[in-house]
Amino acid sequence: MTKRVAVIGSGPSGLAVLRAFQSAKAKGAEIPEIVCFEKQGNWGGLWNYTWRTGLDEFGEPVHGSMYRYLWSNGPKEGLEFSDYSFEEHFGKQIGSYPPRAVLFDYIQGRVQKAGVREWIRFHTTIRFVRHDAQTGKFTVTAHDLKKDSMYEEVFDNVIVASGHFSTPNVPEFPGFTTFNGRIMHAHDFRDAMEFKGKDLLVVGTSYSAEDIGSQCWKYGAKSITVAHRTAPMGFDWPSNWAEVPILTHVDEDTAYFKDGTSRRIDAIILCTGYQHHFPYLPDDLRLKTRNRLATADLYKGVAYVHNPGLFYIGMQDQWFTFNMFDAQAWWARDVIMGRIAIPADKAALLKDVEDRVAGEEEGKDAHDAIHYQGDYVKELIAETDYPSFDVDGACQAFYDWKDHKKAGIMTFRDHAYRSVITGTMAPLHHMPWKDALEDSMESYLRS
Ligand code: FAD
Ligand code: NA7
Repeated sequence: MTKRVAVIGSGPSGLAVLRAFQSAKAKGAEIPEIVCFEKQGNWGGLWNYTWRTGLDEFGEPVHGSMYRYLWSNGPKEGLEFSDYSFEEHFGKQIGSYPPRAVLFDYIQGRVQKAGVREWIRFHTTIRFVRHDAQTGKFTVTAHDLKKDSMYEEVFDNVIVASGHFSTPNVPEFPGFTTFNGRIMHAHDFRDAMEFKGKDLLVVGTSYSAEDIGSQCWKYGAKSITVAHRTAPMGFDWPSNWAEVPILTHVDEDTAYFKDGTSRRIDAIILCTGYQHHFPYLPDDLRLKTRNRLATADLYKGVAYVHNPGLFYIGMQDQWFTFNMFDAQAWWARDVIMGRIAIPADKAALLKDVEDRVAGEEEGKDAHDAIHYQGDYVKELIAETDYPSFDVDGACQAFYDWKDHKKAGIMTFRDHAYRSVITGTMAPLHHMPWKDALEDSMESYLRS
């Protein structure tokens, strides 16, 4: 009987898995039956934009954390699929920081070409997964949301690709219950125009804080104040932007900070990160990790050490994204297809995790972290037939990107990089990012 594999989620990670198996099939291999379960009505994960926040039309938590006018926050040359270039998709080379709709189109292009859409059951949420030690199989409970009907199916392997930037981490600060303005988490942010003319407080100093603050600045917020718990971001910000120590409390309309200063504010956006959250997994299968490069409990960053029939894709903090998910997907595929053996000794699996954690901790800065994740991608690629690419070249694009941010936080997207897949230089976009208020694909692709 053919093996059966369940894939949970059809974002970039789940789609990488589908493409990995389809690519083996195209080369003549016999592949397992693949069933991908997707709670949304379309593929693309976070890149599938939704206006909804809170609960969706079925009462499910809305997955989307992306917002209107979002442009790639890193150069596309760092994430390009090595088996499907931007030039193949768009018929020409395009700018280095595409808006969301352009990247969504690119993600779709590869899987449309592969013809794997029929492997996906849309509008289907996974409610539970359990493992039977006797049979070695997994029983998956799925909920068909449209029919409002639950059913169980049995699989030999489960691949978790449900993402980890959707369940917000939401701290509370004294006075929140009586603050008169809007308080929201980045997960619910959709449109910067809402904050035009407003004095905005952002809490947090990572990608969401930087980008949501910048969006609000671009679309006309009166002032942006960013409160940091550990350290300020330290960029050369515009004149109506301030960095302050962490918030101590608020009253009806004013925020108070640890250095004794205060500011009147209209709204608060908590850019305080996300939780790895798998409500459908029981204790013996559930990954518990911080958002870091060397996740807890994953052999090779992919196979769950306590049950290596279960795989997790894309659970790391991310410099590399799409191409790293590919490297992981091809690797998991080859384990499932018996091409790669996982050590039978659990101590060896745990040692692998320990070594990865130690390797990450040796790094001192962002440069080391990029290099570390680049080496990880190389390591996995070397073990499969995923088309090899110039990973060092992708790292270089990230180093240049970091330098460009330091030189100008509102101008870094006005740079272009060379593709590590086709060797072609990206064109400069036809207008500076700060002036480009329109984010449609049509507008971006205009040369
Ligand atoms: P996701 O994209 O989160 O997809 C997971 C999928 O699983 C979803 O479709 C979801 O509906 C489904 N799912 C979840 N639970 C269930 C369930 N129980 N049953 C069935 N299906 C389920 N990366 C970049 O490379 N460049 C960027 O510019 C960039 N910007 C970002 C901006 C924001 C605001 C955020 C939050 C992330 C950004 N990222 C960016 C990182 C992003 O994590 C990755 O690009 C990518 O989307 C991760 O893919 P994924 O498939 O692992 O997870
Ligand atoms: P991150 O990168 O996980 O960052 C979370 C930020 O939130 C970070 O600056 C934290 O500060 C801060 N944080 C977390 N808890 C608190 C509390 N309690 N108080 C103050 N500050 C806090 O999440 P992002 O949303 O920025 O990015 C996630 C992804 O989305 C990323 O991959 C992007 O591509 C888009 P710390 O430094 O720990 O003090």
